[in-house]
Amino acid sequence: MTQIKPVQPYPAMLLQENHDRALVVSDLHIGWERLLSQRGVHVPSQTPKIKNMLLKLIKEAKPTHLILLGDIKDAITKVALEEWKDIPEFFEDIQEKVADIQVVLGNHDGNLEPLLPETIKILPTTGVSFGDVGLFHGHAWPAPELLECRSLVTGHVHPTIAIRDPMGFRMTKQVFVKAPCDGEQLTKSLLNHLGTKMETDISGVLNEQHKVKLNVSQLFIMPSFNQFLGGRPINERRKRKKKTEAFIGPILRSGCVNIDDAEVYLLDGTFLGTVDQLKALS
Ligand SMILES: [Mn+2]
Repeated sequence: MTQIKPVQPYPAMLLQENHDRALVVSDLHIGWERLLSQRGVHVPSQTPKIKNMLLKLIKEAKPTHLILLGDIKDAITKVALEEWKDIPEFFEDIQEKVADIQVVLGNHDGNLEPLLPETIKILPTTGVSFGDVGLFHGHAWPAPELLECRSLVTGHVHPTIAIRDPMGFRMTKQVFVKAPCDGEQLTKSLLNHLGTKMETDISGVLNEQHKVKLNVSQLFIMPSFNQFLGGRPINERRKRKKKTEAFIGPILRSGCVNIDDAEVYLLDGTFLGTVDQLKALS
């Protein structure tokens, strides 16, 4: 079984399978400062800070693989002027430190390819597996092959929790989320999306059509590696009729992930409780 460990106190995860070690980080959003300058607030490029944090992490965790789980850049479809400079510089230093670097595309990664050194592998939005862990960004469906993994890991949501104190001050903290995932429900939704409708023998159909043995039972949601970004408080009480409507990404919307029962951890490893228990704090 692949070992899954958060790298405290970073928004990062280390997967270990025999002698292979994969460091996973998500949602770098390089170039996000551009949004501030468009609104008249000019700050220096924050890319060196993000890069130095990753270099420090690589030095500590000594990974053989680095998996960047989507949203490397911030501008969604085009390449902003700053990104032509910042992104190649970022990767030049990183690629010297890790033998194998893989980028899983997210929804902000339009036209990322020309900015990356040739040594970096670009993987589709349908994701990649490492041992028995399936990784994809989370804005799109994973490949059916990933359902053979016991655990899934996504980003995209930038999960935080909100805590309101008795004075009425509200703070948010970045968190890791570990949620139970109903593999049959997920398979049904994914195969439905791919054009197969079914009600019974769901894992049998998956096996027959894709030669995949269903194993998925849990989903981890990674905090964003860029700590300047805001995030969605997952313990916010929602007023909507259907609670799945509030979530982003097809997996969370499909209802296969039980967010209320999900466990919430701070970056330093502190276990806070389940999402349901934390709703009283928001
Ligand atoms: Mn995203």
